Amino acid sequence: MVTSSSEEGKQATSAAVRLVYGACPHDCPDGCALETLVDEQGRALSLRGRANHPITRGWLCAKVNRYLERVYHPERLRYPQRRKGPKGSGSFSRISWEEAFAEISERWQRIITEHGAQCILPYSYAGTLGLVNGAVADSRFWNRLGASRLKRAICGYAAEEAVRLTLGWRLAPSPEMLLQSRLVLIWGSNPASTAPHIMPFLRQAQRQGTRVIVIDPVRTLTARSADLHIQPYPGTDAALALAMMHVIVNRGLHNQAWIEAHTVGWEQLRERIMRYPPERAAAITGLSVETITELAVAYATTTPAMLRVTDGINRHTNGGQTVRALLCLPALTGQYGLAGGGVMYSTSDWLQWDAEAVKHEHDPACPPAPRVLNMNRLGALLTGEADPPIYALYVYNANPVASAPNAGKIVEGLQRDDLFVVVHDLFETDTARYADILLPATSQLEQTDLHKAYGHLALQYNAQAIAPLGEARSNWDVMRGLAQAMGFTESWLQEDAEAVIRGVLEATAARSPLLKDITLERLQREGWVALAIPEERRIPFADGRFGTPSGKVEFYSQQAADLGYDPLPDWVPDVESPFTADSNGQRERLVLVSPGAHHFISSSFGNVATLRRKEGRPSVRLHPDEARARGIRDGQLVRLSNERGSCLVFAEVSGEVRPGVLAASSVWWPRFSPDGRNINWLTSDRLADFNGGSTFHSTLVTIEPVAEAPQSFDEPEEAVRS
Ligand SMILES: Nc1nc2c(c(=O)[nH]1)N[C@H]1C(S)=C(S)[C@@H](COP(=O)(O)OP(=O)(O)OC[C@H]3O[C@@H](n4cnc5c(=O)[nH]c(N)nc54)[C@H](O)[C@@H]3O)O[C@H]1N2
Ligand SMILES: Nc1nc2c(c(=O)[nH]1)N[C@H]1C(S)=C(S)[C@@H](COP(=O)(O)OP(=O)(O)OC[C@H]3O[C@@H](n4cnc5c(=O)[nH]c(N)nc54)[C@H](O)[C@@H]3O)O[C@H]1N2
Ligand code: SF4
Ligand SMILES: [Mo]
Repeated sequence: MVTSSSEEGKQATSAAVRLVYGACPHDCPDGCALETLVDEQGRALSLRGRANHPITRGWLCAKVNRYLERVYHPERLRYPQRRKGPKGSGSFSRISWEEAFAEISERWQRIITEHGAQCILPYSYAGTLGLVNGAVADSRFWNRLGASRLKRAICGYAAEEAVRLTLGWRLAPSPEMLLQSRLVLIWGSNPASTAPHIMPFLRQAQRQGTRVIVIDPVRTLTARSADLHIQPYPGTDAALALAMMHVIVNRGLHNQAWIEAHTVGWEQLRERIMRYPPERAAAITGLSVETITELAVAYATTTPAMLRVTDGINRHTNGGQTVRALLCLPALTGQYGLAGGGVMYSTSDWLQWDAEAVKHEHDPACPPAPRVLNMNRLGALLTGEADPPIYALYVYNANPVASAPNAGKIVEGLQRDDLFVVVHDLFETDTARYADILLPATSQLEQTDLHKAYGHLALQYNAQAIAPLGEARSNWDVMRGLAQAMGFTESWLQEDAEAVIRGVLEATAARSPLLKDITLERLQREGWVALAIPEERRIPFADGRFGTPSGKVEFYSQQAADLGYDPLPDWVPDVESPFTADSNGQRERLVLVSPGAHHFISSSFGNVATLRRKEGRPSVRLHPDEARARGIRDGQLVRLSNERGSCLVFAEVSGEVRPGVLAASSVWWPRFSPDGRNINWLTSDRLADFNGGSTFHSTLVTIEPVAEAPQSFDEPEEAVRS
């Protein structure tokens, strides 16, 4: 017997095979709705995408199709453990949860007494995007503790700031809207890998005659199926966008009436634009004047035109201004507010959870907010930048040794004898190896949560489908235990997941009509529920209102000026680029971009052997001209190095990247890499121009063949056990 829905499932006899509704927890805009078949022994038999979900439409990506291999992976952590060997040795012995809580709270109490709670730093990102095990776990307990706040800037902070300054709100349309676009300009975004569920809409649009143009230095999976692929030099897109505007204005293709009605600072922007004739942009971007001109004319003369921008392009030292420049284009041509036109960045601001219900930040029990530390500086913070120092680090939902920039410095910091490290994860990641206390986390099938996607307009409820493996606990359940161990008595630190969800839904519904008729019970019954947005309101900015102080698109941003930024978008060279003096005084070095791998999500799934095999080997692609100049053969082991560190990867000589650029898929687990280090030993931990954003792609490296190299990379036996 198969029963539908989690609620009915719960009521079914124990002999029944149950179908449980869920939500993909991973950091991906698609926010898929799942259904898991669970047998009478409580074991998950299969997992698939919900057929009736408007975006999931019955299928899952290459990664989450393998989710059960992750859930039942033989190396899942099952018990709390305490370190017994030297830090980093990965040698642990089993302890009980009681012992773990007692030891953590005792160490923290001592640190608080001697140095203050701000010497404790929680470090997390988006291992799960759930309301309970993400947003609530990221705030409530830490606010009560008075720990240092974490600036979660590793991903899209510069771009988010650019959107806030220029448009005010992140209001992308749902992907179905692409069917109404006649041109889709995909700029520094690779949805075929990173948001695969928009691809069927893109394909269908193409069949209807929509033109798809991709702008990316790398011939990505998305670029391969585009009608046109343009490959600028990385970090030069602002110059390209400004030159497009130059062409548009010079030819009178801009929409003067729309600009007058809906924008601020047109005269100033126009002056800025005039500094970017296509000839200048050609020299900067490495594109021809013809390409730039054709692109500009195509964009300005096809309506509606959708610009897809995601976070890949913002990971540069000029990432914020780059995104600001891009966001001006649809305003220049009057595309905002059209069905199928405008910008598709993120849907996050359609509905914002009630912040106080989530965080309890202003509860009288919470000490005053202490300092805020930027996660992009973790290595530096652990090795001297933080004052007072960090004496305790608590890592969950994140794997910084694999995924954060300048990882060599992080490893150096994690070896400090006076640093107490707790890691909570499903696996013994490269970060977990440095833990003093290692805690086992539940997978999404073992926990309850609610998910709000950042790429569409529905909510997904995740009902617990199976019992936790071993003694694994969810993030929030661990924090409830820690709260007790610390002697905190507030009831909002003890609510279970359902109570948390109910409370946040009710508080948010009190001020947002988008939650009309959406209750916990309905979510449990139906699994996913569309936000209550009337059809005519589903086009972002259709009412001509923007969330900026002026209510218009702000070409000129006084808010930016007040923050010390250039109030107008501009191109400035990446700090590490051939345009700026190379610290070696050479032009030998190449720019390394390291976007997300097709078969991993950041570091997640990097330990699933089938997916690792599909992804190939840790490698870097380079143009045949660059390979020839350095005597590098295809398939050969090469050393990448710069002032931050080095790592060994395999060379893939390929016309798919433009000269001057190296492209690596990120991120491979260091332990599955030839010399135990990955690409992040090289990446920049500088902060972007806006909002402390990351600058992974503003990285110059030297590449050289390794003479005595093994010609094939055989993973250690241990690595393929799964
Ligand atoms: N399969 C898979 N899916 C993922 C992820 C993953 O790792 N793997 N990660 C998830 C996460 S955390 C995020 S934030 C999103 C990110 O989703 P995307 O924004 O699509 O991210 P990336 O693939 O990192 O970068 C997109 C493209 O930007 C290009 N790029 C880099 N620098 C420049 C530049 O200066 N100019 C131009 N024009 N292009 C540039 C890269 O070559 C890359 O192809 O994806 C999510 N989905
Ligand atoms: N070189 C390079 N590096 C990059 C990027 C790049 O473009 N280039 N992209 C960056 C970006 S955009 C991002 S977002 C970061 C993210 O990088 P990561 O921190 O690697 O993020 P994830 O892979 O999402 O998840 C991190 C960890 O959370 C764990 N986890 C999952 N669910 C749970 C849970 O419920 N509880 C607990 N306690 N743990 C859980 C996973 O097992 C995993 O080990 O990577 C960045 N790293
Ligand atoms: S990772 Fe993205 S595409 Fe894959 S199942 Fe999750 S939400 Fe869907
Ligand atoms: Mo990200």
